[in-house]
Amino acid sequence: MSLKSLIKPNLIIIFIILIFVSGCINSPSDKLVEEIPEGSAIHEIEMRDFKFVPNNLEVTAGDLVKFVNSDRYTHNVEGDINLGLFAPGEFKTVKISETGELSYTCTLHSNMNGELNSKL
Ligand SMILES: [Cu+2]
Repeated sequence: MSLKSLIKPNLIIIFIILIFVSGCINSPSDKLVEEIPEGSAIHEIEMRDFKFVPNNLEVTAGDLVKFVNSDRYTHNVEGDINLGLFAPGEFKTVKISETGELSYTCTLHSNMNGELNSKL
Protein backbone atom coordinates (compact mmCIF):
# COMPACT_ATOMS: atom_id res chain seq x y z
CA MET A 1 0.00 0.00 0.00
CA SER A 2 1.45 3.36 -0.96
CA LEU A 3 1.72 6.29 1.41
CA LYS A 4 -0.63 8.29 -0.80
CA SER A 5 -3.49 5.79 -0.52
CA LEU A 6 -3.09 5.82 3.28
CA ILE A 7 -3.24 9.59 3.60
CA LYS A 8 -6.24 10.17 1.37
CA PRO A 9 -8.92 8.33 3.43
CA ASN A 10 -7.59 9.99 6.61
CA LEU A 11 -7.92 13.42 5.04
CA ILE A 12 -11.51 12.67 4.12
CA ILE A 13 -12.29 11.63 7.70
CA ILE A 14 -10.65 14.80 9.06
CA PHE A 15 -12.65 16.85 6.56
CA ILE A 16 -15.92 15.25 7.68
CA ILE A 17 -15.05 15.90 11.34
CA LEU A 18 -14.24 19.55 10.53
CA ILE A 19 -17.61 20.00 8.80
CA PHE A 20 -19.37 18.47 11.81
CA VAL A 21 -17.51 20.63 14.33
CA SER A 22 -18.01 23.86 12.38
CA GLY A 23 -21.70 23.00 12.01
CA CYS A 24 -21.99 22.79 15.78
CA ILE A 25 -20.27 26.14 16.27
CA ASN A 26 -22.36 27.92 13.66
CA SER A 27 -25.69 26.64 14.95
CA PRO A 28 -25.73 27.07 18.72
CA SER A 29 -29.20 25.61 18.95
CA ASP A 30 -31.01 22.99 16.91
CA LYS A 31 -34.34 24.39 18.12
CA LEU A 32 -34.16 27.70 16.29
CA VAL A 33 -37.31 28.52 14.34
CA GLU A 34 -36.83 30.42 11.08
CA GLU A 35 -40.48 30.77 10.14
CA ILE A 36 -43.27 31.12 12.65
CA PRO A 37 -46.05 28.62 11.91
CA GLU A 38 -49.52 30.19 11.86
CA GLY A 39 -51.36 29.97 15.16
CA SER A 40 -48.25 29.33 17.26
CA ALA A 41 -48.14 30.55 20.81
CA ILE A 42 -45.24 32.96 20.95
CA HIS A 43 -43.73 34.76 23.93
CA GLU A 44 -41.22 37.54 23.81
CA ILE A 45 -38.25 38.06 26.10
CA GLU A 46 -36.38 41.30 25.69
CA MET A 47 -32.79 42.01 26.63
CA ARG A 48 -33.03 45.56 27.94
CA ASP A 49 -30.87 47.56 30.37
CA PHE A 50 -28.78 44.43 31.08
CA LYS A 51 -31.83 42.41 32.09
CA PHE A 52 -34.03 39.75 30.55
CA VAL A 53 -37.59 41.15 30.54
CA PRO A 54 -39.50 39.23 31.79
CA ASN A 55 -36.84 37.18 33.55
CA ASN A 56 -39.35 34.60 34.70
CA LEU A 57 -41.86 33.23 32.26
CA GLU A 58 -44.28 30.33 32.26
CA VAL A 59 -44.76 28.59 28.92
CA THR A 60 -46.41 25.46 27.63
CA ALA A 61 -44.14 22.87 26.02
CA GLY A 62 -44.25 23.46 22.29
CA ASP A 63 -44.55 27.24 22.60
CA LEU A 64 -42.18 29.55 20.80
CA VAL A 65 -40.05 32.08 22.61
CA LYS A 66 -38.59 35.04 20.78
CA PHE A 67 -35.49 36.58 22.37
CA VAL A 68 -34.92 40.16 21.27
CA ASN A 69 -31.88 42.25 22.09
CA SER A 70 -33.26 45.76 22.57
CA ASP A 71 -30.03 46.96 24.17
CA ARG A 72 -27.22 48.88 22.56
CA TYR A 73 -24.84 46.15 23.73
CA THR A 74 -24.20 42.58 22.68
CA HIS A 75 -25.66 39.86 24.90
CA ASN A 76 -25.90 36.10 24.72
CA VAL A 77 -28.18 33.35 25.94
CA GLU A 78 -26.45 30.32 27.43
CA GLY A 79 -27.44 27.57 29.83
CA ASP A 80 -30.43 25.28 29.43
CA ILE A 81 -31.20 27.37 26.36
CA ASN A 82 -28.20 28.03 24.11
CA LEU A 83 -28.71 30.69 21.49
CA GLY A 84 -25.27 32.25 21.34
CA LEU A 85 -24.59 35.92 20.75
CA PHE A 86 -27.17 38.62 20.02
CA ALA A 87 -25.96 41.82 18.41
CA PRO A 88 -28.01 44.95 19.22
CA GLY A 89 -31.38 44.61 17.49
CA GLU A 90 -30.92 40.92 16.74
CA PHE A 91 -33.65 38.42 17.60
CA LYS A 92 -33.94 34.64 17.55
CA THR A 93 -36.98 32.47 18.02
CA VAL A 94 -36.68 29.10 19.69
CA LYS A 95 -39.16 26.29 20.22
CA ILE A 96 -39.37 25.03 23.79
CA SER A 97 -39.94 21.30 23.47
CA GLU A 98 -38.88 20.12 26.92
CA THR A 99 -40.68 20.62 30.21
CA GLY A 100 -39.31 21.83 33.53
CA GLU A 101 -37.30 24.75 34.82
CA LEU A 102 -34.98 26.08 32.16
CA SER A 103 -32.48 28.64 33.34
CA TYR A 104 -30.26 30.73 31.15
CA THR A 105 -27.79 33.53 31.55
CA CYS A 106 -25.84 36.09 29.60
CA THR A 107 -22.27 34.98 30.21
CA LEU A 108 -21.04 38.47 29.27
CA HIS A 109 -22.99 40.10 32.15
CA SER A 110 -23.22 37.85 35.17
CA ASN A 111 -26.26 39.69 36.60
CA MET A 112 -28.35 38.84 33.54
CA ASN A 113 -30.30 35.70 34.38
CA GLY A 114 -33.65 34.33 33.38
CA GLU A 115 -35.86 31.33 33.88
CA LEU A 116 -38.51 29.59 31.84
CA ASN A 117 -40.95 27.28 33.50
CA SER A 118 -42.19 24.95 30.81
CA LYS A 119 -45.29 22.90 31.56
CA LEU A 120 -47.19 20.26 29.64
CU1 LIG B 1 -25.39 40.57 28.43
